Amino acid sequence: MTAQTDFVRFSDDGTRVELTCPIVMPLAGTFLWNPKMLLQLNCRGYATAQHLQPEPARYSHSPFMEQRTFMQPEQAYFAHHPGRFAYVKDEETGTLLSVPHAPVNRRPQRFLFSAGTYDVRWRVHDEGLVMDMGVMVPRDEVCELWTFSVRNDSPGARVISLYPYFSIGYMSWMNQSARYDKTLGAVVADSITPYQKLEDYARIRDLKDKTFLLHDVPPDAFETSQFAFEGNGGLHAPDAVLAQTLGCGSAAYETPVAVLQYRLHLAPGESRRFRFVFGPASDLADIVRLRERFLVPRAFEKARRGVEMHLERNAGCVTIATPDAHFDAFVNKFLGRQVLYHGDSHRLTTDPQTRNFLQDSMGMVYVDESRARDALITALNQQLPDGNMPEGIVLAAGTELKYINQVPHTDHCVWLPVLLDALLSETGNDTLLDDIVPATGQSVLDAVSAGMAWLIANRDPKGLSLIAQGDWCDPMNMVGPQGRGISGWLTIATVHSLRLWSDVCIRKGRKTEADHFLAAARHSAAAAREWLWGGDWFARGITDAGSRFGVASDPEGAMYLNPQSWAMLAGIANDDECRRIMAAVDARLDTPYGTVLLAPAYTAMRDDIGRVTQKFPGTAENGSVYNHAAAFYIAALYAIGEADRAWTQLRRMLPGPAPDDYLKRGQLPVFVPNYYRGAWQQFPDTAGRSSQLCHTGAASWLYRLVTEQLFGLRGCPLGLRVQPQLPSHWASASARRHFRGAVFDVRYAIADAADDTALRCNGHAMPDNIVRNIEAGQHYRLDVVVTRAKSRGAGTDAGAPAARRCI
Ligand code: CEZ
Repeated sequence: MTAQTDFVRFSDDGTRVELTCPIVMPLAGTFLWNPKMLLQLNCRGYATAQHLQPEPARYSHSPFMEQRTFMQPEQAYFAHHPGRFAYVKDEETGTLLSVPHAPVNRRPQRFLFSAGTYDVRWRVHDEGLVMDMGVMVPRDEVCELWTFSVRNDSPGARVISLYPYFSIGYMSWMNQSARYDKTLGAVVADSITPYQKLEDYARIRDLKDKTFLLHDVPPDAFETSQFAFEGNGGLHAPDAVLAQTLGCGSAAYETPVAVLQYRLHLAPGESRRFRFVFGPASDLADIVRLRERFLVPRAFEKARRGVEMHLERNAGCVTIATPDAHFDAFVNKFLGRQVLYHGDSHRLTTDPQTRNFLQDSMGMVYVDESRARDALITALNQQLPDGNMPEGIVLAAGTELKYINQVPHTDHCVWLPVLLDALLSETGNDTLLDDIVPATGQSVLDAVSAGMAWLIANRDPKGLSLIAQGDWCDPMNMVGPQGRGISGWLTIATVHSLRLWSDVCIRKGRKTEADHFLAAARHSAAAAREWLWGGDWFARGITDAGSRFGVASDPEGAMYLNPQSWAMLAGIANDDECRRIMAAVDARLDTPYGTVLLAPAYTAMRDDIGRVTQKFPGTAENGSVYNHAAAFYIAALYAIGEADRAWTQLRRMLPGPAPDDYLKRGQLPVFVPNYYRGAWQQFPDTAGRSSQLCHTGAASWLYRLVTEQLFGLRGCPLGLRVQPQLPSHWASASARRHFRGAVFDVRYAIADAADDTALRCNGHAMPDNIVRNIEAGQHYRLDVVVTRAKSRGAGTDAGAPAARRCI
């Protein structure tokens, strides 16, 4: 079944999301990647490409000197934003348009932006022509493989010029130029990465400082100088395009561009196709090599197959069919892909923040558990002698820690048991705990226990956790620089982490350690209740000067979401407190686009809290619907058996299917964005707007929650535990789960009065809802009758699932 709305739709096989208008959601986009690069593409043809060498670098720039930073949300697009376009000029009438939309920005007769799993395509019908553009990124090379084609759809013959345009932009203040190289069949732009220190020469010497555009069909003319190309007309009506032929100029210390001209005589129905390879290179031999590899017959098809195979092999462990076709299409084809992107590229950084690295690896548990395991060892290999984890995990030799990783945050150890909980329940193989961490010679078990000991030591005498200059919220930098400030969230998260770890220690026969960790967890839990509970929710922390914040008397930032979610997860909040918390979340943090991270958003600096209060109200950590945190809340709701509430919040993470919702968010359902704008009361006009940033811990958490909670297909030491929490308005659903080498086809029926979840495996009743003795290679058929979820609501009194243990 295809889910349709006016202008956004999934393709029939669910592998593409299509947008049929370039105007209504101008910022909507998608991304392609391989382990060395990321290409973000917007529906109008704007592009942001980055590659690792090993630090992130660009080969297609704006026409001015750019500031280098980590990837930012809500990037603005502007006429000269780097892009991949084609101008099309009718040589008889002079009519000028551009595809896919920018820079001419004419409203076309028909428009299609099609964001696929392995490629991106556009099709534009205008002026009796049909123009297609498509791009892929191969698995193992830093380059873009482009196809442009044009077909004459009009009754008569046409003479047109097609001008593929690839931004190169301002490359370097030291040295930049460009020329057309006929022998290579390419535009080649040269530059030298700017540097000043003698010792940096060795570092920049071998960088890929060239940008090239290779073609398969020699053009009739070309231009490589941005200035000569635009002249007085600017990008909307470049002088060079208005002239009969491009000037065939070079760029000598001028901003380069790569534009080609093809003069085409097209009979009715006739079409022409052109292929291009665009990217960075270190020398001409590199460019020759790429021509020989990609501009030969069937090379693009081969590259496409490579990407498809990578996606197929890493398709994730679950596919679902529910009454919500959009949700299915997103989960089945795009959510696992986003998890894989994080796992493949580590957010395109050489020193991912440790918490990101560990949580992104948690997602990989469900895609390729061996890579999650390797990541765990990589991280533990860098553990500090005192048991703490470093700020960032260094992935490439010689990496300098980035700015954020020079700031002390105290939460990194918390994520070790969170990752291991996922990994051990998926594999059922505790021997991983005996693996040796090469750098220290310790077992994984001992290494993580050392991390737990660090968390225990990082508390004040009351049992509250110190924050230093940040925790999960990395811009919360002024709560504890003097060494006294408390993170309420970390205190609570420490309880969760210690509880998870004490369970593992018990399984491994380490009773003394288990008791020790549990006792410490109880101490922190009691401290949280005594010092942070305010009657309806937990405070976010206590500043160096001793003021509690995130409390009802605060005019701004009165309530934060994370301490509440984790108190529910950690079993610190009892049933009555859970009800109070949910009522407060409903009243203060809920919006149609999800649950905000805090409210009211700060409008002025609080210099005892920090940089988070300086962010624009409703963006990022200052009160947006920060999807990573929203996912924690969903996890908490599932932990206490609030299936319907959890579903409502989970569904809100995705845009659509209502057209108004798409318009408000501006986001296509191809990835979960880092945030949607919050500050719903303060700034209703912008509330809901997507950050368009595909980097987020939400992807991993969501994948896990859909698999283990919503569909209830979670591993345990004995086998597969089936404990779904489907929303009560569904009548049925089904899922296919790959688990420990076997395949499970699961059918869910929802009934009003089943005593408990009733499970049959291949027709046999499984009284405790666990499928045991799973054999790899086998196919199992599960039938599950689910009791319709009873929502506890903020004031009612339904029971939490049996598994919940309060501390
Ligand atoms: O980065 C993320 C971090 O990568 O913010 C999260 C944190 O848990 C992640 O580890 C919440 O703070 O101001 C800043 O420095 C921001 O905090 C950004 O670095 C933030 C952005 O969302 C970028 O992804």
